Amino acid sequence: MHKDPHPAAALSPAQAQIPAKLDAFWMPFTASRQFKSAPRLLAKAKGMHYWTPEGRQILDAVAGLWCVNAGHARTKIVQAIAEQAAEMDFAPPFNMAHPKAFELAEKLVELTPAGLDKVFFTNSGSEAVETALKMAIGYHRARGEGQRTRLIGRERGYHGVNFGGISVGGIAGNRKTFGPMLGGVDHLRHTHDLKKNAFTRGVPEHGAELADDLERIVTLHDASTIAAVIVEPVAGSTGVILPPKGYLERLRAICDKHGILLIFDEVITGFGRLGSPFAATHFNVTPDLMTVAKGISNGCVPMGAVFATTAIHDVFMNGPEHMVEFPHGYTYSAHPLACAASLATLETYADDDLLTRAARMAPAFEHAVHSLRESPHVIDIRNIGLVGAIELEPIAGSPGKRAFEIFRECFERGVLIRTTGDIIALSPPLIVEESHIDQAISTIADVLKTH
Ligand code: PXG
Repeated sequence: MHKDPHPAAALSPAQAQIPAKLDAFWMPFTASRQFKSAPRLLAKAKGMHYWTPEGRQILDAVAGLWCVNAGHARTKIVQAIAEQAAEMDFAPPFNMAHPKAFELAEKLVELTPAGLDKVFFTNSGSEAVETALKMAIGYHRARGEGQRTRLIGRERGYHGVNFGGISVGGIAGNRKTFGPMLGGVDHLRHTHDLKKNAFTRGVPEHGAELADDLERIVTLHDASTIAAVIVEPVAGSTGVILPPKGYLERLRAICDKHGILLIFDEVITGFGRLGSPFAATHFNVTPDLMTVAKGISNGCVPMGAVFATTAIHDVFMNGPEHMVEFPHGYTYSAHPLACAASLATLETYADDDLLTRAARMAPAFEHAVHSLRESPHVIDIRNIGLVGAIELEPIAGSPGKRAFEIFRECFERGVLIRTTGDIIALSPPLIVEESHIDQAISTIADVLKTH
């Protein structure tokens, strides 16, 4: 069922074209000068693979960028987007709507944990994060606790690139360039502990008590000033940091004790990555707000969303009925193409049982990833569901260089991986077969030997 139907896909003349000029495009999160001196271009995608303009097949071991969970160019999704574009390209989203937005919202909240029954649409994970932070602050204000404005993130957290997201985020490289962050933000300690937890399979044993760091912050600022805590249940971008056993439960309990909202940023963990529809369902810890993107539309049309409890939503529903209750939204919120793509994505997930497939593939994936333990430079290996990380000893004085070289070499050898710092991250499409896992791991093993 998941075999790639086009192993030697022919490229159209347009796909085979290499751009004559690379100057004008200012590339996102890219080592641009290096890239432009030796571009890595992708021209076609199907199933588990990309093809370069030269026709070279590349195994996609990262689902594009953690998003193409059902694999590339799935027929149902492609058709749904094409049909929607022909039927109605755009509908204004403010004081107007189109039927698929409601249909999609109903289908989505069937998947979420009980209580997260309202959904607000955005176009990206970054926008979902900004939206959730505003909901948290607005909620407290509407309840008469307008002094609860403080937001708590976590070191090494990634919540997108907008100002709220980088403020609660914990990546110095994304913050230092851009001047003052949002005021009134504090950070929990991260949970990465190589000394105690290196080479753990699945969630680590040690570190649940790190959740108590929230008590320290409460003591410092007083709970009455804190609106929300935002964390990734499994941190993705900073190199796959898993929650220690019991950590998320403890964070939930401390938030409840102090009336602080808990936001899970599930942009990466949402839609089956861990083997359950969401990390919240996997860990059985329900947040008050939950942000998603990526897998919501299989990466085919940009889309993000925030799930909120009915209690949070209903607090906003007051004032004169002709007035906007929540003054927030995007021109492309619930865009018809995104809604069509997402509906078809959910059907595809259901058709192929993909939202739980990562749980079935996890033992083989775990075994394969941990087989790299004896490879040169490897100082830790982590895994959960269909997420894996291989942490490497940095080259002294050149952090990130070793992993970047390995990324480039893997691409030359036909495997797309993702690196962050000196950590290799793997997150294959959920249709992955063992043969693909073997190919990715043996390529990484071979490349590690040469670096
Ligand atoms: N939250 C989380 C947890 C994310 O992983 C975002 C928010 C922002 O989403 P948008 O759609 O605005 O990019 C993300 C995005 C990586 C990598 O290398 C991951 C992301 C983005 C860029 C790189 O792991 N995730």
